[in-house]
Amino acid sequence: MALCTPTRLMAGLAMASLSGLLLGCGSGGSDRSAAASSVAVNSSAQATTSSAAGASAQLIKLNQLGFLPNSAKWAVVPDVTATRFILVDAATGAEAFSADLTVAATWAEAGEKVKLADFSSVKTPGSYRLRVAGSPDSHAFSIAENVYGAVTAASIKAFYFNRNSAELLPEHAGVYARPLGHPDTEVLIHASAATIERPEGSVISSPKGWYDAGDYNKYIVNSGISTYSLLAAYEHYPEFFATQNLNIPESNDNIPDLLNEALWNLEWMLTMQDPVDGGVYHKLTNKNFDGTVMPHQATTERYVVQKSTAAALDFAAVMATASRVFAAYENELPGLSARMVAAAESAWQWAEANPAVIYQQPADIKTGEYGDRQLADEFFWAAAELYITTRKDSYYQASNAANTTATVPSWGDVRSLGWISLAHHRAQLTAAADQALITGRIQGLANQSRSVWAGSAYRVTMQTGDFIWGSNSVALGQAMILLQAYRLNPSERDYLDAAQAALDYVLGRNAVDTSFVTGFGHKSTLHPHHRPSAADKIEAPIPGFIAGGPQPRQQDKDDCPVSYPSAIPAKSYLDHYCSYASNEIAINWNAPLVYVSAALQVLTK
Ligand code: G3I
Ligand code: 9MR
Repeated sequence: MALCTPTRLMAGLAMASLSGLLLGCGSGGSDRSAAASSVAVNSSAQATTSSAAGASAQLIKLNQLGFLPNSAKWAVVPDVTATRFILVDAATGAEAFSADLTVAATWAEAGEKVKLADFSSVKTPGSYRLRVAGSPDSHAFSIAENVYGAVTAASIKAFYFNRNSAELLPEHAGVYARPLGHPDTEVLIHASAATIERPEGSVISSPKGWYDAGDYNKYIVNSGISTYSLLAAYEHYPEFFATQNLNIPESNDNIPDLLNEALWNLEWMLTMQDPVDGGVYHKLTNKNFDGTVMPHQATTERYVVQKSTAAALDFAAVMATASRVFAAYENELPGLSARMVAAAESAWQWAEANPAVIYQQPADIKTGEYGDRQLADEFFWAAAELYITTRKDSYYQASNAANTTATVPSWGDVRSLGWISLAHHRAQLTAAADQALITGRIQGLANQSRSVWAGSAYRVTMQTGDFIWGSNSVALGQAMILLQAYRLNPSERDYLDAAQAALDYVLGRNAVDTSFVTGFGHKSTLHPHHRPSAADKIEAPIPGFIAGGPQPRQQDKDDCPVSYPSAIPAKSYLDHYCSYASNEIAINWNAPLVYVSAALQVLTK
């Protein structure tokens, strides 16, 4: 409950977002049975009780924040004998709606037989609970306009909280204020990156950027998809972000805060390009992961390591995208847009001349790899963005579009980011582009997720193979594709409803009855693998970060003092700091949360 106390919220967040964050805290808490209370997370011991997996199966599970008036609204109900459900007013207990539950079906991913409650037709704003005989009432949830506004804002502000080279001041960061960490103005060239002009041990300046995740390193490949997803959110829904005030240091300038935040990382990315040849270093890193310390306490030497083709292409794609977006801010940022597209083209040329430089982790470097041996998707994405920005047909031809399929986006498979951009800009493309191919690729992939959703006993898009490291970003990536299909075909409402289901999934309609976004929901992630959240001596984690989510491989189990509660794919989640394989946070998982939560706000009518 600590997370939902007003003092905690007021201390931790800007007043601007306080009222919205309170929306994220269910007002319930005393109405659940013994089954519910046994799920309680022990906040001091940092361990989820081992009975949690069994107990959550007995609960009604739904999006803990609630729904927009016109959202599809579904809840998962245990396999009780009752055949009806009731929606009650949370304050008065008065019945607001009732309907039949679906016939029970098994969600193999969780090993659970469940029924579903569909109350999509209830559109009256209010605070409600779901009641089914034989199960504890659900926590209170809202039906409200702007119900996701606060989580969108916090999920962007999380990037600010993960800023490298920044002192976080109390007026912006509240109790999470901290000294500057990692100036990165004196970074060493690692042997793997040495050139004549920049020999091993020479020094470059490469400040700013975001920490990748729970660690303090910066990786170009993962920065690529993350920064792109934020820029795409802005390109697709500029009005939504135009006036949003995140209370970050740049909030009073003339640039939307989402773009101010993206710029913090873009400025770093620009420093990662070798000005001599256009190649891009794969990462800026320590030799080893830091201990659990605050950023300013992590002072080991930092290196830029090996150029790679993947880094050059992801950099090219993002800079081409950013060049389009920042073209509108020539007065505020003179020359930036032109500099970005030039940087993109020179990285592309390096990649064409060096098409298969795979990142090989040097023996003395132990941090994240983001290694990728399949580069066709990076070539496609970079070519697509360069084509859209420059309108040069040669880039479209280089993209090899006809032979490029669509897949759910991830850091290692970025092809669909190109399809997303091509679809968004389809009216402005030259005759070289194959319009039918573009819409067909998006629809084909969206149709797969839509049919999984339609047939799912949990009414979600996730299936067994999706429970990999960062599984929550798989759900959100599926939602991003569904949202593109909906934008192409607004008469096909199922695309929007299936995307809503993915947001519902990460905010609580999942097999561990957890909102995976810190600070949001009555039972949310409390102990993410995030060094500042663990080292800051503040009980509540920094808000707005989404945890990686369940996945059964449990690569961290030897580093954990407690066991996972379950090995079943959808239940293999451990809310403990030790669990970097299920409970880390990462920029590439937060970025699609920003996109999806904002898009649903804009598109749900
Ligand atoms: O590609 C295979 C897939 O074919 C197979 O079905 C699946 C089964 O689990 O495994 C897939 O590979 C996994 C891959 O993630 C999926 O994206 C690997 O086993 C798994 O080890 C790999 O994990 C990556 C992890 O680093 C370890 O390298 C995550 O994707 C990646 O997000 C994570 O990134 C780390 C950085 O290295 C360091 N910073 C924190 C960040 C987040 O944890
Ligand atoms: O903290 C690291 C996290 O950011 C990475 O995603 C993860 C996998 O590469 O590794 C974490 O570091 C762990 C290391 O791999 C093994 N020893 C324990 C470290 C966590 O404290």
